[in-house]
Amino acid sequence: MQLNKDQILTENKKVEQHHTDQFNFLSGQLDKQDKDVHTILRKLANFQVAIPSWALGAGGTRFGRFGFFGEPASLEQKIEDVGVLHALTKTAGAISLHIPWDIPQDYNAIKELANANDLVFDAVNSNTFQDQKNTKESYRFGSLSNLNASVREQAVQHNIDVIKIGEKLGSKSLTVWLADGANFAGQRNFQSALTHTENSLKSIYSALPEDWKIFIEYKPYEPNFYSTVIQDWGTSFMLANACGEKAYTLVDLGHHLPNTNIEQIVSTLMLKGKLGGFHFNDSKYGDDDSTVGSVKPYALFLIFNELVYGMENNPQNPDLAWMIDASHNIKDPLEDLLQSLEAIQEAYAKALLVDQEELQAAQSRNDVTLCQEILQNAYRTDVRPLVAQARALSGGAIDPLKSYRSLRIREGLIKERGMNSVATGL
Ligand code: LRH
Ligand code: MN
Ligand code: MN
Repeated sequence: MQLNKDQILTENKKVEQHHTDQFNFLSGQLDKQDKDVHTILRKLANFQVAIPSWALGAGGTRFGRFGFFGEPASLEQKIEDVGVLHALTKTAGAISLHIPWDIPQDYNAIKELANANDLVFDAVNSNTFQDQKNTKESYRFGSLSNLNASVREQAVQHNIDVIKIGEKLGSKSLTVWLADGANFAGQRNFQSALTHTENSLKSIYSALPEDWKIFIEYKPYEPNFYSTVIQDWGTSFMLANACGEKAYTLVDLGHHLPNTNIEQIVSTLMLKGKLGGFHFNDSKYGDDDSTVGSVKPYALFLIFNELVYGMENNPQNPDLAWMIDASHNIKDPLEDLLQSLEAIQEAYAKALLVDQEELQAAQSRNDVTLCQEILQNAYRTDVRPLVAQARALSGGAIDPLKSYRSLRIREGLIKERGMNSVATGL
């Protein structure tokens, strides 16, 4: 299924007047505050978030999985789904593949399809957290950290194979997330696990093409519930430094213990030029895969405030690879992704409204109350008309979710793919 421009224009006509009134009111208010609305609109339009190939079907837990109708059963169908998201939002212009869940068969055909949907291939993700068919060694006791050299070699080789697949697609980065760790106290020597991991990562790093980056993702727990080798940003940062300048830390919002100050982590990494990738989601307890911004929207805004500060003040940090990383238990995955994309754009727009100079002046006077007011004023602004305007100017839908429903996209997908199609991956 591919949406055409006219379908979206027809949808936009239905809400155009209301939207224009709202936008004119907001931009008038922002003008009075000396905000440069055009620059904000341009920044919003340029902000592209990758959709992972595993997010398009219903997720599940170890207690079960409730499939969703019309799920994409092939990589081609997943690309088409991301194409629908991008046509509606104009902010999901990339897809991130997990290998071996989504190995392309015909590379040219896959690239053409992505191109026809106006998509590029973002970071490729390796998978050494599951045993695959026909492999010699098992990852039961770890992959890059395994005590057995032959298991480590297999895991390193898999990452190199993933880089080769990515090269054929035009990707420029590899994301490594390791499940390695221990389920029981005393199971593993922490130092040998870390040393093996560092050496394995260095071997992968030496196979990285000149213009590529490697992102090292951290996570404190799950699937190992006693310890994880790359448990936090400090461990990831240390490993990235040990590998070299093309290695970076990747922050996934769900991979922190409750109450961790993620905005401070973001700020520190950007100051050191080592924040490479970012996975969006939200959670109440841990890696819950909730819709972005649905549980802790103010925390998301504070994180974006540091991201914006870093993007403007830290040229030592490269452009970030943005991705939504969530799987969806009971909602229509496409609807959930539309809500997530909207929440990301809203948090970004609000962060762009923070008057950094005024904030700095208030900080230098230690006017704590005013500092807080400046942030909260930006946060309390209803930026939805701004986000909708950026989308509409790029040819997207003023109200993507409404259009998705009114165009009966899920119904169309069910007709095309059937009620019982099953997505590959998680
Ligand atoms: C691990 C993770 C990582 C994986 C993805 C499936 O929890 O966030 O990014 O690749 O989920
Ligand atoms: Mn992740
Ligand atoms: Mn995760």
